[in-house]
Amino acid sequence: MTSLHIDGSWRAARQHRTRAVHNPFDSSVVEEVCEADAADVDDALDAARRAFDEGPWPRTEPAERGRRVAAVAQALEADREHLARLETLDTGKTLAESRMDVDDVAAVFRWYGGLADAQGGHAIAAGPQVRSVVSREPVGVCTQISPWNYPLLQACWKLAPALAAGNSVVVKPSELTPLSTRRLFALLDDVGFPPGVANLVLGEGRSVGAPLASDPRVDMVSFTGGLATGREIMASAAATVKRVALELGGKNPNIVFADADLETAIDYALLAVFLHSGQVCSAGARLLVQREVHDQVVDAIVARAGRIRLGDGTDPRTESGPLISAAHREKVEGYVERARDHVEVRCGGRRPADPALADGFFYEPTVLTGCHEAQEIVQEEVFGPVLTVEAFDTEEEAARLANGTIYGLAGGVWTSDVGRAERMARALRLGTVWVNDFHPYIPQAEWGGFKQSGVGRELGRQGLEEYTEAKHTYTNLEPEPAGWFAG
Ligand code: TXE
Repeated sequence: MTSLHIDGSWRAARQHRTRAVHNPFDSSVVEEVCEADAADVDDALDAARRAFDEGPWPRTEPAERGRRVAAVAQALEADREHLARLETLDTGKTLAESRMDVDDVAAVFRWYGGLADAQGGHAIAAGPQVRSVVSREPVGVCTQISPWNYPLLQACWKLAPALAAGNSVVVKPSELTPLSTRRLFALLDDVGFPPGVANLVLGEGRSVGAPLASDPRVDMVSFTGGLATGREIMASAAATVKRVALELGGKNPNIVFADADLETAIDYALLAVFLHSGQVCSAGARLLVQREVHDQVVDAIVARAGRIRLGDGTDPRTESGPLISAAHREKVEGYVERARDHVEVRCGGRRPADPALADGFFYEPTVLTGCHEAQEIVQEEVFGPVLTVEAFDTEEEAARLANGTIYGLAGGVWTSDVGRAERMARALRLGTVWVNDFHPYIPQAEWGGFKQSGVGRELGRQGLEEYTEAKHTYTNLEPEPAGWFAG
């Protein structure tokens, strides 16, 4: 079994350990893959370090790097159906969602392929006898740890800019969902990158992920995942002062004003929270509704949430799949159970009764009303199909409630008043504000969080800059003795 990609070739784990990958729809084993250990990580970091210090990639013309990165976009598109099926088997999300993920990452590779040689740096008018230029150089060895909710997408958002900027990388997908990332590496092989530039290790967080955040050979660690793990990674990166890029999720507000097009707002409120069963960092899990339309909006959402068709992601009739694992479902259930006595459970709040779903990790779309800002279920990221609803009266109150968590990733505002939309967008401490929409992200626009939702940005121009160091070269064109120490 050869699922690790190190120094340009596929190989098995040194200890020949393996791990079963499960389909969350029915708990069946999809495949056994390699499970790396510290020695494999060591090999991967050595290869990446060598490739950066001695190999051609950081010294390759940016335009040529860009061509290679853009070629990955074509390879992804050609492999769309295969990749989408793998993603659905691994995560349980619908095929339609998986196809959208492939389309998204192809666009991301194309965007960074195009940007690779657009990083000219800048010259500074520092005086007639001086040439002062700030240029951008790759950071070095970058490790990239990705989560299980968007395995392919998260790996690509990190990999495409890192490669475009000339770094070498070691990628570790979640141990729960390695299949699409492994396939991505087969495509990178076809396109052709020098040995050691892109390395893949598979395995769990403690033994394989942790050294990627602490090893002195690493210059930068990029992580998307849970807040607790993000804090650990930041702490271990501190010992050797690595650059860190973190995306740690959110508890995202979706704010509906009475003057909104309510039919559309209701439709999107369902999409905002129930897409991929709520396992989305930008899930609109906190619905804030202006009091005069609260009941109307909630009744419509509850009626439709109860009709969402749960099932196998490969079945085109399925609207929503399972949660990723038994452990994660228990976590989601725990949140709802602890809240149950303090809120009204308007629908869901349990596992579905359908015996066809009994072997999977399903949980019914759940709507909780009468929620209060101080409650755990309103403050913490549940990461499941659970919507909390709070009522508000004024713009100021809506903004205060929306900003009232430790997170600041994204959120939506529904209104027909342009001035109000603008005031709200300014008041919200969020990395992304959607007005009369929810969830769209585009490769050209920065993505990331305020507050404890993270550090740094992915996508956009900054997504590339994160993978570069600024170097100032100051050339004195007419040097003369300084005469500072006269004696
Ligand atoms: O994620 P972890 P978990 C949130 C969501 C979820 C919670 C926990 O609220 O309920 O996180 O999920 C690797 N050093 N998000 O526990 O642990 C791990 O192997 C280095 C939000 O599954 O953060 C995997 O590759 N790496 C989120 C990755 O970290 C470690 C997406 C993510 O796993 C490690 C997913 C360690 N010590 C969950 N421990 C988002 N921002 O979208 C684990 N890992």
